[in-house]
Amino acid sequence: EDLVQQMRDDLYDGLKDEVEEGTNILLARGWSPYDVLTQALVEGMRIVGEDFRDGILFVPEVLLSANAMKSGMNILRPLLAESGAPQQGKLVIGTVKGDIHDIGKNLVGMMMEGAGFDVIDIGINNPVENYLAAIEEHKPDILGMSALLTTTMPYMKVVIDAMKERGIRNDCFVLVGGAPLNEDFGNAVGADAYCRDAAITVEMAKDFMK
Ligand code: B1M
Repeated sequence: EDLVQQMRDDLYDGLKDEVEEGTNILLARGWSPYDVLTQALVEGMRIVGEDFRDGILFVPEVLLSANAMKSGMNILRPLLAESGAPQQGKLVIGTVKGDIHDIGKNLVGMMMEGAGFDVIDIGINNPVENYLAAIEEHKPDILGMSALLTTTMPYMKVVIDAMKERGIRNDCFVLVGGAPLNEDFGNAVGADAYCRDAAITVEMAKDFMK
């Protein structure tokens, strides 16, 4: 559809108002929030990522794209959350120390809320102490960690090792995700599962709750 292509272009150009408008129009045309999210916003950001990697886009531009994406996500968030799904369990989720990427984490949080999970988002750049404190305070069924950089993803092991040291590793399931990760990495750091995207995270989380 033309409008979807337009939205990807607007996201690329960091045009927040246009992305919001496009999101609303697609919804008004009967698109599901999930389809708007994946086909327009996530796909748009994938293209941004390619050109960022290739040195065509730079940090300031990508920041604008990220902000445009977030404003679109803000429209979709309540719609995704109001699914009326039965209560599933509790998730604490945060991006690891040194890493400020939060779009993927936010998206996972939104979808998990929609699936009936109680989501406590501890934000970005979390040192191990933050994770431990959140586990102690909220007693989640699942801990989710996000990392988008090859330099920050090893920190997940620091957190899991600290949980082991405290004897709380088995108090919750640990799910990890982020673009540079893979299943081998998830196994290597001692996570219960690696989650490729938000939809898979929801499936995995539901399975663990059975
Ligand atoms: Co950054 N950045 N960035 N960046 N950035 C990447 C990650 C990069 C791959 C771009 C590239 O070169 N192609 C590259 C990393 C290279 C590497 O490590 N090998 C990179 C770099 C280098 C950097 C900087 C170092 C650039 C610089 O300063 N020179 C810098 C680092 C800052 C820091 O964190 N310390 C930086 C900064 C930024 C911005 C601030 C400009 C911005 C972030 C804005 C924000 O998040 N608020 C940004 C962005 C937007 C990106 C790209 C373009 C897009 C990331 C994104 O939002 N994707 C990214 C390119 C790419 O990923 N290919 C890139 C959309 C999102 C929906 O996908 O986050 O993968 P994703 O999440 C998915 C899954 O991965 C999974 O589910 C999500 C939804 O399906 N998932 C989880 C993620 N977390 C999960 C947790 C779970 C489960 C599943 O827990 C259970």
